[in-house]
Amino acid sequence: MEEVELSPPHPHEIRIKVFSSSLCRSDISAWESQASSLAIFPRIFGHEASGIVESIGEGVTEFREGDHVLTVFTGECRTCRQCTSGKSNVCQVLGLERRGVMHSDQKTRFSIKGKPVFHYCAVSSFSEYTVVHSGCAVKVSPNAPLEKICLLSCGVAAGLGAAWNVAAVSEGSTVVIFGLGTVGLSVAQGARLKGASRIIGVDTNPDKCEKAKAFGVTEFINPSDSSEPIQQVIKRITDGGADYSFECIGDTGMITTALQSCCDGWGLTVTLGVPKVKPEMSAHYGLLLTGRTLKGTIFGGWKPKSDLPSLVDMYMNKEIEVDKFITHDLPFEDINTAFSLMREGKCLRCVIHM
Ligand code: COD
Ligand code: ZN
Repeated sequence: MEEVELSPPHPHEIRIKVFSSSLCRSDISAWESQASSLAIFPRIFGHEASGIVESIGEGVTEFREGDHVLTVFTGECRTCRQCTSGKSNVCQVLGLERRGVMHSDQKTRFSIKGKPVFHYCAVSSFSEYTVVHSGCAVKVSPNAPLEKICLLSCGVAAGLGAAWNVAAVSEGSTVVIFGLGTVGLSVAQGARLKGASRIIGVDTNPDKCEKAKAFGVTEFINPSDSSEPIQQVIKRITDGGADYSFECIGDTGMITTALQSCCDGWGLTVTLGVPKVKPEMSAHYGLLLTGRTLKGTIFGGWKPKSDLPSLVDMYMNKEIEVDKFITHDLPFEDINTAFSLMREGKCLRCVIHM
């Protein structure tokens, strides 16, 4: 825990009093990348968060002090080619920020004794206050519980969107999900709500078997329990492969396995994971030649400003599940417990209360 200084919001930025921030696997993946040349330290992690607007910068018209917001790690400017294409959620101006600085001036708003402290994904919510671009926050209903809906700012929304927007899972179909963390189980929830008849979950953690059923997983396979390659098992039990497969582990090697696990002709693999180690991927071209499709997605294809408020409404109307993903609630000073729980595979989401 460090005392940091945070500047007032610059033009088109807002300063937020963070209310809750859940720990997502990608916070850990980025933290563990310490050894690589991409290491950007010191930095403040956290990107799955809710909060209350404390002050607004010049030119901000969309927010007022006191507004309830969700932060988003991939923003929406609403004017660039991508935002206006009607085909994409990858904003050219406020898309995923990887260098630890603000989009507008490539500088940080945090510092310790004049030395910069870097941001993470332009959010940095493991802090009592943060400054974000006004395009990286979404106003939500003040009636929604901030300590729950923070999960919609990344993991739960990413999984639901992958099933609904990216794959458009159809009724009666067979789905295979690799990795049953919050992201993978949100894909399961999304597939179940679209009427998938078989949802096969694959995870090396045996504890996930029971947990997964609550989110719609109908069959659980632990690859460590079988001597047969997992793609072969799936092909065998699905008469030639699933209709859809999802990579939610963050391992590029699993993309090939996911492709091999879906069927010839129309099999579709969606990859959501942010790789922990090797970013390159390879697969035999024959997998595509026989009609499979591989699709990548960030944030499940949702345009945060346009789409997140309606996901919050769906939660409020009890149409989607969020609370069940919260396995732990922790005060800010116990944040390291959240990191340990996730690294040991003992949690889905730990919500950290500021
Ligand atoms: N085989 C099977 N299961 C495995 C294996 C393996 N070889 N290795 C790990 N697993 C399981 C773990 O036991 C765990 O249950 C699951 O995979 C991963 O779950 P979590 O809880 O660690 O992680 P999530 O669900 O929070 O996130 C995982 C992603 C890999 C999808 C992660 O990259 C992510 O959060 N992506 C979010 C999407 C996004 O766009 N992010 C950008 C910024 S966040
Ligand atoms: Zn995330």
